Amino acid sequence: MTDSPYLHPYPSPELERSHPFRKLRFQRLSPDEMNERADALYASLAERRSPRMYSSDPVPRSLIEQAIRTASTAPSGAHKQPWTWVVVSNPETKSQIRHAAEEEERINYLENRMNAEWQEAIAPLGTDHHKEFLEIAPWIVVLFEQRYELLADGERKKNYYVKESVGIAAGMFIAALHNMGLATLTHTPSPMAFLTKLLGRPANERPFVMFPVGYPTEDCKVPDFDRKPLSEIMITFD
Ligand code: IYR
Repeated sequence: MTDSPYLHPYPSPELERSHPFRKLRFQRLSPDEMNERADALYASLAERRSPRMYSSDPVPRSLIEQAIRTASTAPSGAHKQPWTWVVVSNPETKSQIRHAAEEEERINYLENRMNAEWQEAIAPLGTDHHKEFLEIAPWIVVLFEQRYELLADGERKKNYYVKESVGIAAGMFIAALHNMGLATLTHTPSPMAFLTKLLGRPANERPFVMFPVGYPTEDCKVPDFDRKPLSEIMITFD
């Protein structure tokens, strides 16, 4: 209390009288441990890729649940946690998703709904409208954003920074899966409205991204991409 640089500490005594607060648990690590952890996470995430060939080998449901639990620790606007995770292993439902996604992608690729510039941008990926992995991977997780909150009485309550919040949660989901030894792909067959209907989601929800989850096939290949070096992505003001 003696040498705080804060003239306006948070929470104010008035705030704490009206809303509950608790002491933050936070552990400072030694410099060595900080460096070790920083290097280990980078080394691990630098190995992450987005495979497009999945094996049908089963993955326990508990791992998917744990990845979603982890993702849902993401920060969100006004702590609204504006996301719904629909977890699909049912073969019939996966097949319906595959065929609906392939129909949208057929129009994108073969009827040029993706313009020439877009097609040129993704040419190094070599993707096409075939999405067999949606049936073969043991799980498809579809992440829906809750554009607003729908209360039981039908009243709507606003959510805030929905795309930012859901995007952060999606990133944490990807990292959680990678950390547990699973692979995923951020797949956005567009438009994705078919998922709302097919998965019976309410009007306040919109599909954000879908993730096939599983193991890559043994002979899976990915584009031989490098990542931008720090010097290209970071600007410093000291
Ligand atoms: N949604 C299509 C096309 C596609 C678009 C982008 I941007 C990619 O990075 C990859 C693919 C598809 O999934 O095939």
